[in-house]
Amino acid sequence: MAIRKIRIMEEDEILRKTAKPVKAMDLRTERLIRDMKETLYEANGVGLAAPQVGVLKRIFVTDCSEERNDVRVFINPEILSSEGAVTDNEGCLSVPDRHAPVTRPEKVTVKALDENMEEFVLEAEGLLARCICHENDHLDGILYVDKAEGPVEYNTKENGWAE
Ligand code: GNR
Ligand code: NI
Repeated sequence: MAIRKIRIMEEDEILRKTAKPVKAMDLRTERLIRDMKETLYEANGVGLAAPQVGVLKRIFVTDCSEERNDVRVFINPEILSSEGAVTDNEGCLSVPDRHAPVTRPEKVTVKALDENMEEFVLEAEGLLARCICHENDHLDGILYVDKAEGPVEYNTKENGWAE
């Protein structure tokens, strides 16, 4: 396993490109997914999309649990439907040390393939729904700063976003 380098906005144009669907599981993709999980935990993120580690494949991983033991893999995801709207602060590992409010659906229904290339449909709400939308945007070169509804602020002690 290996920790991969997370690409940063304005340093790496790959974050602005559209990722390509995965046609079949192979050793490279298996290794990528293993490394993405490891990188997700190492970075303390709730989600990580393949373009963030420099790979233009339609894959993301999430773990929105407190316990950090509920990793999910989404390959070729499609958001089938969404409901409601919630505005909350969002951050991104590719836009370090900043946050801004973004409106996302309250609930989403997403279809994707798992690591065995088997289709599943998941209904998500709360942070997982937000995370799925944020990661799905990464696959199309979209960053939360594009959708921010207020200033993208630096995390500081004064505003309560840093130690
Ligand atoms: O770690 C992350 N936290 C987060 C918080 C609110 C909404 C979305 C996210 S995703 C982000 C990790 C990341 O950049 N994934 O692409
Ligand atoms: Ni992100």
